[in-house]
Amino acid sequence: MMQVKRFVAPSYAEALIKAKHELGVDALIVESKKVRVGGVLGLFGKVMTEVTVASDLAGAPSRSPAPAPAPNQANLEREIAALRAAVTKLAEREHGTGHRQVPLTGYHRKVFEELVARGVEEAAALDLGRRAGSDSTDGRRRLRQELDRLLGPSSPTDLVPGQRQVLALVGPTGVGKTTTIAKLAARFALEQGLSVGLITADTFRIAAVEQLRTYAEILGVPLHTVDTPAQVAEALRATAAHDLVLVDTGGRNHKDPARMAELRELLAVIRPDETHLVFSLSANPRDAFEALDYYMPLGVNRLTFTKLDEASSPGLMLNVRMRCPHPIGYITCGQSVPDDILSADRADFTKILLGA
Ligand SMILES: Nc1nc2c(ncn2[C@@H]2O[C@H](COP(=O)(O)OP(=O)(O)OP(=O)(O)O)[C@@H](O)[C@H]2O)c(=O)[nH]1
Ligand SMILES: [Mg+2]
Repeated sequence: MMQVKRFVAPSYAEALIKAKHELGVDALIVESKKVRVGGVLGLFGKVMTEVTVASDLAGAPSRSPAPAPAPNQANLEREIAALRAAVTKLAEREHGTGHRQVPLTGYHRKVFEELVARGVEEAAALDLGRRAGSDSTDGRRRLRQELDRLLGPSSPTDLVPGQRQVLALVGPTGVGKTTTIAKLAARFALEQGLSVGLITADTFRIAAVEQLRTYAEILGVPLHTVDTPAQVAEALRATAAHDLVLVDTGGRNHKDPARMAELRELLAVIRPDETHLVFSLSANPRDAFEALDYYMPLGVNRLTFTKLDEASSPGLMLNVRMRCPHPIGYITCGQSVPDDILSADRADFTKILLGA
């Protein structure tokens, strides 16, 4: 299947690097043009390069799912558990005890079907449908309450000038961490007039540092790149007087123990007030659950969801939230910096999960 995607970056080279990084070296440039990217206060109203790239999904290397790991005890157990669940489900359907056999009527049925269509797991959709009831008159109100209860309480970053808060984003590659850091930096520095510092530990790829440096320069906020624990300590000293310090980390293959150990060490030195695990809502739900298992032990205490604009299954938000006790911090809904971000306490979860 062909996938066509647009990449916008300050330069042709950077856009190309982004495209090839995400879609693989064989991706074809279909078109390139200059575009003006608008934004708040005209600050981002600058000319950027947009490249449109086509790639064969079957052959896209860097973003295609990782090959199945060699079987080991844990994997086998997981596989067996999944098989057992599938067999039980089939048996339930056969004997009329499965969810699909429950006679659903009226609003209840509508809610169930719409939630499932948006990727909410069947059991949760059924429960929410039941709680909404069959009468649509106050069903939606009840549903709203339930969704707010399940997805909230959200937790906006509460900044007090002079009291530094450190916020780090971690998560799989390409989910939108750096873009979200740029949005948050712009929002807090420009809209709230707070003093913001940036630290990036993603120094492995030159393009990644340059991506953040570009935003830092535009915003006029300092960027510290850190490679070693000593540099981290130095960056923390240098940013002591800021109101907010945002820490970007490189996306990593969570199945690589060495890379995860590096991240654990980094977080142990930084000790962020908020550590957000970032999920893309356009990602495969199974990958998301796996990421949850690997990242949670690192001290994650917030969830952030990106790419709501591209999400075919925003229900992932609920499925993840139900497996994890931590509140949602932010939801992002587009590539535009700094506009396309929403503090979760402003989110209309009913609209997100049920549509209009
Ligand atoms: N549609 C959409 N695209 C987004 C959103 N947030 C980020 N992106 C895009 O996702 C791509 C990857 O974004 P990055 O911010 O570089 O992702 P990252 O997590 O820092 O990536 P790594 O550092 O490589 O792990 C870019 O093309 C972004 O423009 C969003 O909310 N919606
Ligand atoms: Mg990044």
